[in-house]
Amino acid sequence: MIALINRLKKEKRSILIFTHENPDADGIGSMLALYEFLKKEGKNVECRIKDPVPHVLDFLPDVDKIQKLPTEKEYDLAILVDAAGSFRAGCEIKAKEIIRIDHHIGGNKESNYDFIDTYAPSTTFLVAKILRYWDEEKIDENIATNLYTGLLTDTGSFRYNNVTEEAFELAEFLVKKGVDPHYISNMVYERNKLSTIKLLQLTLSTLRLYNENKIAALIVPRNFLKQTGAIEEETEGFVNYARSIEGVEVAFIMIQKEDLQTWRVSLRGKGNVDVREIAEKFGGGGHRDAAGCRIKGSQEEVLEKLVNAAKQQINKDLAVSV
Ligand SMILES: [Mn+2]
Repeated sequence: MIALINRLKKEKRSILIFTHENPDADGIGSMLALYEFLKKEGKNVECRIKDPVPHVLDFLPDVDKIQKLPTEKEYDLAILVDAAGSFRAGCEIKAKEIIRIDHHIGGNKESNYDFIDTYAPSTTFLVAKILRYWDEEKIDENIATNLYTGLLTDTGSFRYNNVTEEAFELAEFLVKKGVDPHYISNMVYERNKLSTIKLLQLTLSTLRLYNENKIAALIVPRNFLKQTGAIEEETEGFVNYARSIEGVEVAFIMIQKEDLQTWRVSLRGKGNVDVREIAEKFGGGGHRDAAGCRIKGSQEEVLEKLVNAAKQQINKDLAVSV
């Protein structure tokens, strides 16, 4: 980390900060916090992403400074935050050197200056570490708000198993810097679109349970989007309702793509069953508790494949733990 800070201190040429496509609060918060800090340091820095900022993140300080990818510009240095490799940007990045700051398992080595900690609760946690070491005094309310929002969302509001004493220590530090936790949670969690809730209503009506209620499935056929006026991104988080049912060990949601043949599947577990192994059977991947894949076929075919794979995984993982 010290080598990375020295590298950044020395850089007087152009810097790009970028994150993955379909960006989330941790990606955007990391990007903006680093951008604001490097600006204060007098750096020639830009931040860019491919997709629009999600509506619930439009309150983040300096969100209007984000520019679009792709760009024809070539940078001397690019910093990738919260993504397993620069391929996750969804387009080509032209830079002499790329440095990755991230907490995802696996992923690409981009440079010798990469700062990766897979135990970090969020990438904003790692960015905060860098900025606090560099110059704690320069962390203002805006930077703190961007850092806090990534920490809040990536820990599921301080509920997931990545929440450590250090996560709370950082939260305390950021609140002392002026963060308003109630305001941020209102902005992030209390501004759902009506179309999202209507889509949720339809989606929950598809709930099916298997294997003595250890497996829960939700389905989003394409016509649900038409009926509610929602877009696919609004299904984000729906699978957690299926997971939240007592006794459920594997939850998944299958979302029909535009071609009507392909289903995008998100799988969730509670720590006892490795859902990544299920996703890998279909060419996907992810983490032990959250993974995804794409499967082609009719709704019932895909459902059956997933339920069978989930049953096998439950037999394997729960049998071992007894
Ligand atoms: Mn993250």
